[in-house]
Amino acid sequence: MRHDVIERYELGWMGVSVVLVVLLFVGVLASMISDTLPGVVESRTRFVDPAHLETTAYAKPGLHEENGELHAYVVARAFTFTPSVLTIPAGRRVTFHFTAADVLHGVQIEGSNINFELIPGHEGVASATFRTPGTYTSACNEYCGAGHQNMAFKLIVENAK
Ligand SMILES: [Cu+2]
Repeated sequence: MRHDVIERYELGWMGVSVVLVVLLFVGVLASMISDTLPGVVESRTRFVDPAHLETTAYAKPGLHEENGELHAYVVARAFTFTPSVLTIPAGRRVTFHFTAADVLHGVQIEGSNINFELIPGHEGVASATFRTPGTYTSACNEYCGAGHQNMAFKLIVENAK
């Protein structure tokens, strides 16, 4: 076996790996700059009394406009999300508030990085802007009981009318 041949192959594959690393870096950078993935701008955990959700903003689940900002409140309980279908306008920042009323549930909205483990008493809050109209589905992703497999959430992003 000749060593100069092996060195040529090594150099070639080193070149390929450098190109792949550069492409990965450029791809991540382009995705960040173009904001293609609806990103969680802020995320924090708050506390809420699961036995008295009727005294909180979760008493009226759904989309509300508060001081010019859109807030969506969603309650997870065995075996449904309330509301199970949420419609929001495309291109507007929405702050999502999720909580669980009974046992552990989970939600991860397709096409975004919103992913909450829903613990009774805790509130998952995240703001995101969905720019592409469409239907984004989600299923409860923490086993919560006999009806777990039917527990689905649908986010519909519509162009503003
Ligand atoms: Cu569940």
